[in-house]
Amino acid sequence: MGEAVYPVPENWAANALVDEARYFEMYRQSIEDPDAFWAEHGKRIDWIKPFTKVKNTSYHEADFGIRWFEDGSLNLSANCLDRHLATRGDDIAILWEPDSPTEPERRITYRQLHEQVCRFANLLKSRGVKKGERVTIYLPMVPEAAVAMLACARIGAIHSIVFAGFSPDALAGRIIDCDSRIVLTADEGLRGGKKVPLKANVDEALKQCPDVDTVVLLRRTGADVAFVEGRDIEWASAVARQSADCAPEEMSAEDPLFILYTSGSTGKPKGVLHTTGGYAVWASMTHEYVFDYRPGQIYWCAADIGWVTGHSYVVYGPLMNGATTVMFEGVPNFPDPSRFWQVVDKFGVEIFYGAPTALRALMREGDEWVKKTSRQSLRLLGSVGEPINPEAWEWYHKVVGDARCPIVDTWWQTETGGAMITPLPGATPLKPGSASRPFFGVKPALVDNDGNFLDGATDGCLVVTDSWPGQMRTVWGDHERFFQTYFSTFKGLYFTGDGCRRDEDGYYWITGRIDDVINVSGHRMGTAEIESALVAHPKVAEAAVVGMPHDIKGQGIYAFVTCNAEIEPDEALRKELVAWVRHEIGPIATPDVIQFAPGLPKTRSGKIMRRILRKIGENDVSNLGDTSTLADPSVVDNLLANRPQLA
Ligand code: 6R9
Repeated sequence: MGEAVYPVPENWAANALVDEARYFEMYRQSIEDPDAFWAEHGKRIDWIKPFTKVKNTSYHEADFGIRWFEDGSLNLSANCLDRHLATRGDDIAILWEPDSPTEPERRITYRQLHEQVCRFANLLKSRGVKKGERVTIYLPMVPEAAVAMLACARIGAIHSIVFAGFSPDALAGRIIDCDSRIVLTADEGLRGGKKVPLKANVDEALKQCPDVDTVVLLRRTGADVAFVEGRDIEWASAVARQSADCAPEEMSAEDPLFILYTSGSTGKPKGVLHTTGGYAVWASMTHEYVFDYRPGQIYWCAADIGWVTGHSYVVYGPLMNGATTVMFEGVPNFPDPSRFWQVVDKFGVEIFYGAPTALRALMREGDEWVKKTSRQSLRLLGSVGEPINPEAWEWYHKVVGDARCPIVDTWWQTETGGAMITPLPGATPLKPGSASRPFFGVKPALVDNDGNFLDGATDGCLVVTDSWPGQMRTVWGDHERFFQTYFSTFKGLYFTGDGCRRDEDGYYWITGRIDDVINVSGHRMGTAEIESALVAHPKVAEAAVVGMPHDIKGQGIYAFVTCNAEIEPDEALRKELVAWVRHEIGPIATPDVIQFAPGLPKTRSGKIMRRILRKIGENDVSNLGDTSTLADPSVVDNLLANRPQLA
């Protein structure tokens, strides 16, 4: 593969926050003396009580723990709002673009946002919400979602955002797991002209959650929805009654900020917990350096707040940096595939940060949709969520960015809080498809399956050898699972779950998950979750799910299903199971392929041989590897003979 390299454009090298020499210098300092480096950069945010201790972390079982800036105190909403009031109170904080271009946008200044957050914080308090309590947010991409997050941060409540595409069951599971008694939602969401019945989903979910005593209802579409007296309250009128004065709660650096559920290789989704001080430093610093952000620039991250990217790069990072952050309610191809670029032109967006899956979908629609827009305002492009294939990268660069804008391909995870391996636009020559080099303070390494470090240009399992401020601190309610999941595979190292190649220039190329997690359109799905949804169907005896290559989504979902003995599987059952999974988890978990099989390939000890199923899913069946441990080899012949025809 002849690798293209795009040098740093001269104007970037000359004007960016850091050029290449400065990057290497700062990176060296951050690794050689993390205490000094982070003592300095920790000052970028406002502390109520300044920290004197910086790093106190260990990945080893005996003294395991992750603490940063632990004796400092701060409030994150004050860092996002109050600190800007004197200097840029009348600047636009949130520039909101609705689903439909015919509806007007909303422009909310820092001063207005501050007021809304204070009022909403007082509303939460009036319902008895205390510091440390969990608040579930199930809202569409509207400014009130950011208001809710910041209001929680203001009073020290822990928010748990559940993506508004998740089903009532998935929502209920998350409410119960974090023991939340208040839910914030809207009547309906709007995406691509379609309505999402959020309030009805909440009502359905709450049948399983007797402890929820308050639902705050935002009116988005005005749909007629059920209203439970005593439990439900109207967002607008309740907020109007509150005072616009709310002092920020003093939080210790290690007090929890939010929980965000994410899929792992086993069991149910885990509540990733981030704390306040380290996360604040990490989200704001990565946002500033990765996007070379300067106050006044119009910045747009097209992620949903239901995912970590929305937390760190729609809300917290940009607002801490006093940015104007665009918040988009809609989808890339509604009403037509020019939508993204029309919004770029409408607002004069300078920095655009999106997902490869959206780019691939738009690329397929043809260049005209892009070319009929100006995009002259764009200076920098970003990518996140999954590996970006070089073809999509080149298209993004040439067609969207007119070969003028660097692309920052940022590798990171819900667990890492912010970007970890990423180019810096003024410092990093770009290679399409590579996330390039580590951010300050990040020590990536590659190990083999036995945990031996691998040097030089090689393939391996991606680990991080030391802590960084934005790292998650625990799995909510299950600290042991935190340790087991991330620090026990390779002793003393943080295991990312990703495979990776490092080239001769020290660039990292993420190759994708090597655990039982699949990445569908940039969304993480545990195969175990989809399997347990399938086996919950009364006609299903057993199921195994693997990823399959998918042109647009990156990976698709391939499910092998064995039915109960008396069942004759047919097309109707296939449709029923697809609908079932959508209902159990949500549309993002829709199986692309369901293959009915009389049996699954198992070892004599009864373990499903996923390796074989993965190969079938990848349509790479010429060499299935060692099949000698199969209990019944004819099972595999049957699977191969009955593979569905794929388009
Ligand atoms: C931020 C986010 C994390 C997983 C991660 C990896 C994949 C994310 C990537 C990327 C290659 C990139 N991933 N960014 N792979 N290049 N630039 O997406 O968090 O939803 O937790 O997913 O996504 O596999 O392990 P999350």
